[in-house]
Amino acid sequence: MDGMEVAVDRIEESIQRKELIWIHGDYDVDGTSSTAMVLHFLRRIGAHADYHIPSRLEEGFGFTPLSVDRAHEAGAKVIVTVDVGVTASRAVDHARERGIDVIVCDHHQAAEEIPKALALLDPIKPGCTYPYKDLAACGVAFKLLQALSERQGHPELAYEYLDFVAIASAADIAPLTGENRVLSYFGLELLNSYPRPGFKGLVDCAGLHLGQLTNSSVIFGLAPRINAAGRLGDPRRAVEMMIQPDELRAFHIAQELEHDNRQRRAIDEHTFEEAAVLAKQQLITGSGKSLVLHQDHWHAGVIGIVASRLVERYNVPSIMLTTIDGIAKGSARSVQDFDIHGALKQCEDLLTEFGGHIHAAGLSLPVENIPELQRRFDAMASSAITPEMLVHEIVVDTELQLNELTPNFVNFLGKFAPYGYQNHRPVFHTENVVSANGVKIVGNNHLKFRALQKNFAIDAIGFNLGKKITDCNHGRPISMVYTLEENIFQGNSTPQIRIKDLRPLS
Ligand SMILES: [Mn+2]
Repeated sequence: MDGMEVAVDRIEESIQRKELIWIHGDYDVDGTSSTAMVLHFLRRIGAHADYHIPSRLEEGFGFTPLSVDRAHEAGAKVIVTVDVGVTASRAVDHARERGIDVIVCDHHQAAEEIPKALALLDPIKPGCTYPYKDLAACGVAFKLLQALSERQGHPELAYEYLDFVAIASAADIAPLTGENRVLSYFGLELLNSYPRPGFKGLVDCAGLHLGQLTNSSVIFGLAPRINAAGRLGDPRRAVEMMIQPDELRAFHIAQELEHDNRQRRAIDEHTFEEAAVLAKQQLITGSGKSLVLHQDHWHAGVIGIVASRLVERYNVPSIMLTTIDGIAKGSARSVQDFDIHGALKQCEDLLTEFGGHIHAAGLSLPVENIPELQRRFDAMASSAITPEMLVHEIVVDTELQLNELTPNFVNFLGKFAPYGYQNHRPVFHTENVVSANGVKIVGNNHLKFRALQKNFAIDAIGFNLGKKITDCNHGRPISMVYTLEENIFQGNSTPQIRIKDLRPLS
């Protein structure tokens, strides 16, 4: 990875000189995990290291000249940024003027101007020949750990930190392909068998079970709780929890995050209800293919989540904005195939700041520019988004007969895990299935029945498919698309079908 030699040399030098290394992270899961991981590792190999995570509510996003001043006051000679930095030319220049060397570990797109950092580790920066381009920031930081441990003659030392990489990659929705899949596989294994106290506390609070944690338990169980730290309060609590060696103390922080997460959910729910009312109006007055919503009082900690929920509900690219210190700040979330970062780039003249990926971005702009942003964004969305893009699509991997679901097959299928973004669970399609002995509605509108085809029966569950009960009850033959999962009940694991959709055979 371009810049790695220089980065390792400089860190080794600062260990010898007993200089303070200052880690500057971001407040999301990728940012806090990277910070905790690098901090713990550097201290372990004898570095004098400290860190800062700017608070979402008070300091805002990114690596800024203010962040540099803070490090400078603490006496830092080297700053390592994680999950931020690749667009922070101003802050990097500011650090140079103060005699501080900056090592950037980032995975975001570089802006036009590449920061003149001492080392800039980012596999997607122009000119970096590192073959795998989809690492989370924690994956990039892990490469730095790997290089340092190799240099120190203990290459295996870095592997003890793969739990951080698995958690960050899951939470950041990094593709589970190539190198990420390997890192996540071993990271999840580590998390399941030797969890550090903070993660163990979090697993307990979330009601999850060690030994059964998957990529999706991280996304839906651990990540929201880690994120809650930064959404409602001081994000440094997440880092403190992750590096805390004492089990009881770690558990107390985990409980605090659990509490914040519950509060966050309530705010989230309320904000979504308000946003949905505005959304309905805007979808009628505009092209119906985009949303740009703004309210001064919305909580900055939840607008990203609400934007994602708007995308889920209305299936259009959505921007949610609030006002902080007189400036509109917000989050943009996209639908498949619509490049939201590219769209914002075309509105650059209206924006104060923006950054992100194809699917998700952050932005800020003067409040008076919002109507124009809404107009232009809607024009772009309405020309780029075709009716087909708005149809929810399920890609089927293969046709299957139910009697092909042998234990051997199920076992073999497990080897494709961990599943996640770009490595989804295989989706199967089977025709001519009937319900064996009645269809039940369980829990919150879920369908449950025993699926039968030619003497072979297996348990099936369809989440939120309650409305389709008349399509499949009374033994009506159906066609269904589904994935296969393990149902773990009282310690026993049995395969079960998870129906994604079904329809009656005509
Ligand atoms: Mn990230």
